[in-house]
Amino acid sequence: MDAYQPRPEHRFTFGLWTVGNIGRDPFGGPVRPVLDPLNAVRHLARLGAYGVSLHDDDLVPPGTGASDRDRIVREFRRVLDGEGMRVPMATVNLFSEPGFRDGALTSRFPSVRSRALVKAKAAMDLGVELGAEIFVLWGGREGTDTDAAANPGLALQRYRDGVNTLTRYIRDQRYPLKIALEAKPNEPRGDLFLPTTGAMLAFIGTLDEPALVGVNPEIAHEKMAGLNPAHTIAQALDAGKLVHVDLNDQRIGRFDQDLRFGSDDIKGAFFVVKALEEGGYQGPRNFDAHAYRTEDEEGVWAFARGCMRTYLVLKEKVARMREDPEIRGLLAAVERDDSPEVTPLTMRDEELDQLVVELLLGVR
Ligand code: GLT
Ligand code: MN
Ligand code: MN
Repeated sequence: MDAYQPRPEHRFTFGLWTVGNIGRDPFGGPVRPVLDPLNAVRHLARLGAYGVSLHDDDLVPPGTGASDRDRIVREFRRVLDGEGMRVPMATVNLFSEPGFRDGALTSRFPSVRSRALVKAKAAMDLGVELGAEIFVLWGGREGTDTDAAANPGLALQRYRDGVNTLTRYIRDQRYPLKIALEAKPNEPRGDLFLPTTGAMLAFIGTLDEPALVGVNPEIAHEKMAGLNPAHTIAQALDAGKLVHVDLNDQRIGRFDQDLRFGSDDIKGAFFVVKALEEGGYQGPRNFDAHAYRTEDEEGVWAFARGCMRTYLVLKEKVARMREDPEIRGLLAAVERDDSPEVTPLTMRDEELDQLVVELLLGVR
């Protein structure tokens, strides 16, 4: 059997919106037909995934009546159960509605903030109904394009009030949910509030119920901010706050690319896998990426298979790095060295780095 065949115990999940991405971008319309969520579940199950994650709107189109909603959810559950698939995470779309264009939870209009809370609570209800224990909050419109009329301090207070209302709801409903805040520095707004996972971690300390709130770092978003995602993951794990992770890839300096995991920066992806696997992360390995716009549906499944396969290849490389006698020897020498001065000789970075590169290039 293929050593890199994904299996449910690897806990790979995909957002419905990822494999369902229809290839729209700011310069062109859709190039792929809408993918039925039931089909997405069936295909991903066959590829070895553990589950799917979803926004409220991905499954239940906006404007659906109560009885149709229940029918859609029932049917979705039936297919999930039949395929042995799970929904560990649900999220809410607080960015598409025109009303959210100047913020949802941070909007200056009380009616918009209320609408955002209603939508978020409904998305929590849906998630819990499907078995989710993680609720991601990504504030795609919580930010500014100009600060001329903005009050970022007040916006943060509103953000805090919003998250506090949601943790109160979790308590009241006795939901087994944790909120995972996802940061992004920009796009679609010029500047988003709380632009990095580190900023989110500081913000969590100011909430009423910090124990119910963690983070969902996305590799690409940290890279857009010029940061090292493996360090972000380490910090979130150290804080006991790594509730969820969005895996993908990104070239620094580009638009939000959401590339297939490991497709651009193999070394960076390797250190991300190392941070997760050796840091004791237990949650889902969620892919938040999409196939190139040139692809048809076959390409979408090749993309999904590729994300999982690359993760498993890199996981094996992490184990091999631990076992490699030469690398172990050098690392042990660095550990043993207690000379008071840091010298290039004590670090052995060039040798170690080259060994890691050769490991990744497949010649060790
Ligand atoms: C959107 C965004 C992602 C978030 C999703 C969850 S929505 O696709 O680009 O990074 O994780 O809200
Ligand atoms: Mn994401
Ligand atoms: Mn993204």
